[in-house]
Amino acid sequence: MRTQVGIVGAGPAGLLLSHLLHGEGIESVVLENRSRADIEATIRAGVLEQGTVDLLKAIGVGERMVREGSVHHGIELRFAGRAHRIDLSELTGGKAITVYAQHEVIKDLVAARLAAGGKIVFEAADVSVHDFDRTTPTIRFRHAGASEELACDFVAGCDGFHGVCRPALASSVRTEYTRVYPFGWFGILTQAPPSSHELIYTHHARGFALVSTRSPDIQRLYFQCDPHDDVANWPDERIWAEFRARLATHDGWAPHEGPIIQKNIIAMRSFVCEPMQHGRLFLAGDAAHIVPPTGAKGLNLAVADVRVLARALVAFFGEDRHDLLDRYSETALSRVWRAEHFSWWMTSMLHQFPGNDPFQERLQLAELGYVTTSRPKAITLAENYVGLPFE
Ligand code: FAS
Ligand code: PHB
Repeated sequence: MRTQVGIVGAGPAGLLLSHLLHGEGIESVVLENRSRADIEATIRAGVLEQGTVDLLKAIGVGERMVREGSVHHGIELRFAGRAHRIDLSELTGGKAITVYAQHEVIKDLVAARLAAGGKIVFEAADVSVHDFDRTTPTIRFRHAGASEELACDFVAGCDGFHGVCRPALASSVRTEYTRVYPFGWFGILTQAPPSSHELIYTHHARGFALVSTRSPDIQRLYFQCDPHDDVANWPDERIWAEFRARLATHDGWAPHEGPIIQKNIIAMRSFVCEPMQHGRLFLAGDAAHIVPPTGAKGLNLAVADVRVLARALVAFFGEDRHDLLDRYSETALSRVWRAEHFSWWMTSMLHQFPGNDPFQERLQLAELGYVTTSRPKAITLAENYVGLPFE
């Protein structure tokens, strides 16, 4: 098998890259080790930056997102029992976020790839990447019991944090920066009407809580938890009691409750691998970096990476230009570190850290007070949250 760009991983990064390249007449093959049904059912992110929304629309995969997603022009910061709205659109000259589930984006991208005759190999096992320090890298894998080899000009490692592509870079050529947080997020999906028409980020002595949404009937909520806890310890009533306690306001606000149809605990870490390329292997998305979800940046960073990578590959195949490829890592990392800082800042401001003394608590409340009363500070939050302009 031969193609121009071999892509490992059919997450948002891999699928979007394949579709962007297709739009410029460049061939690619996506190798995914899970089934189509599996990747289209994986519950993950839900917030799309303005730039992500504009890009998905521009390449013709935004129709359902526009129809079923919900545009939010603000978010709420809740602390000391009071609600404070951050008017994202007013503070950013009209930009907004769209809440549309990641697995719906995956469904739209898979459908668009297959409709365009794109090649996605699902259930490709034992994927390994080779010879990417030469001009003829190959990807070996097993499919339907047979050993296969994909020859290509470039390999895009879009296989997430636990994939095979980053570890294929010798440790001598990469530096990894890590921060693991001493808490996780307990996430639920519940059949209930929306508790709020905008997202609510809550600071509370019992820990952080977030009210998000998926549709008029399905809501997504999170609370800070022990990362080693077990969902079995949390019957529905205990979960709702925790949300009621953390989200309570002086005017008696309470969430709309309903049957909980999904529960999971998400680990929280910040991680960056430098460089994001070596030879003909280019890493994008979670394969190269992880952010804690407090800033809602994970999916959007994956999109930003492949946008830069696609432009560089188009310049190479179209004009034999190497400069954009050579600068891929540097270009992508400048946005990555900005998002890392924003996500760390939001996480530090809103979560209870073990050993949080009353002084630390007061500092967090002072920061929240400043963000919700200083226009320049609110603009800082708003412009990072809706997404900084692409390079
Ligand atoms: P992905 O991990 O999405 O995709 C990688 C793909 O590669 C997967 O389909 C995987 O099956 C495949 N793959 C892996 N190893 C392979 C191999 N060896 N061979 C072939 N294929 C392989 N962000 C938020 O903003 N909000 C959230 O609530 C949120 N929740 C999250 C929950 C979890 C559990 C995780 C892990 C992340 C969450 N994120 C969240 C961040 C998330 O949105 C990621 O940033 C986003 O999925 C990154 O997209 P990709 O880089 O494409 O990686
Ligand atoms: C989500 O809806 O899943 C979500 C929203 C905002 C975040 C993280 C996750 O910061």
